[in-house]
Amino acid sequence: MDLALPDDALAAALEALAADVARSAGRLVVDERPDAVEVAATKSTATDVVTAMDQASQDHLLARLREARPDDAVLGEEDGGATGTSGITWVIDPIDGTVNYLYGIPAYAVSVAAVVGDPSVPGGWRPFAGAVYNPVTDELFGARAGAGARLVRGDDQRPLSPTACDSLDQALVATGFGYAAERRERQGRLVLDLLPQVRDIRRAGSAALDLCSVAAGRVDAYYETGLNPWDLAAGWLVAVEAGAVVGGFDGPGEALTWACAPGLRAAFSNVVEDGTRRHLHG
Ligand code: LIP
Repeated sequence: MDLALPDDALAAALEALAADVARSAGRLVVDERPDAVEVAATKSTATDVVTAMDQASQDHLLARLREARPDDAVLGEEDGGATGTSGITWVIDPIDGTVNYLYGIPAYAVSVAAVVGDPSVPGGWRPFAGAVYNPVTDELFGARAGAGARLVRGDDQRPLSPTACDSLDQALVATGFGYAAERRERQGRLVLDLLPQVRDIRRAGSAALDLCSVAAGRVDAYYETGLNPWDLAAGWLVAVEAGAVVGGFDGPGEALTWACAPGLRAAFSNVVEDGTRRHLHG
């Protein structure tokens, strides 16, 4: 599907907007975080939790984006979104890594991406400007199509690039697990297959930060099944623009999302796609 991208001047303006609103929402979820975070509701399972701050962050993002871009659509993880006429959709995760937020583990992020196409259609959309902000470490990962990816922390800004790893047995691999026990059992079987073939596994708890870790060379590869567009939209762009390779069965999506250093592409995509077919689609 040919998805025409806006020109770089607009993409640059939307990257700056994504960074700005991700920061302000990130400040909100840190500054307003209760000492004892409570579960406001559960979603797909009893462990798929949402807190009042997930919704507050989404409400904040929605208000800022509607004010700046009233003709754009907004798709978010929590309640409340917007339709649009511009052909651009903002795909937002107000707190990616909600369980980490609940437990006070400093590995959660606000993820904001501007995309073209329909994010509900596998292979039918792509991000072109976006930001992932970890408000605890004050790290902002930003990118736009064709202009590379960067990490901004305070006054420091540096370009991102993945590792030079080119052998699977040396690869440090990040992954994640779903909220349903049945899916976790299948995901566990895939990890069992992978463990003897790679250096080690890391489980950070945020797909957005995992994809940015591939972009930053903090891991060599990442894969996960069961992700929603808001978990992966901005991280996908940051990883690709850093020079990593990102894929899945029909592009990155619910069925499978993987990302890795370019030298690992063939070996890593084969082992996770075969393993996913065997354990999760069998
Ligand atoms: C989380 C993802 C993570 C996955 C979790 C959950 P949430 O998103 O970022 O990679 O392993 O199961 O889906 O629910 O914190 O927005």
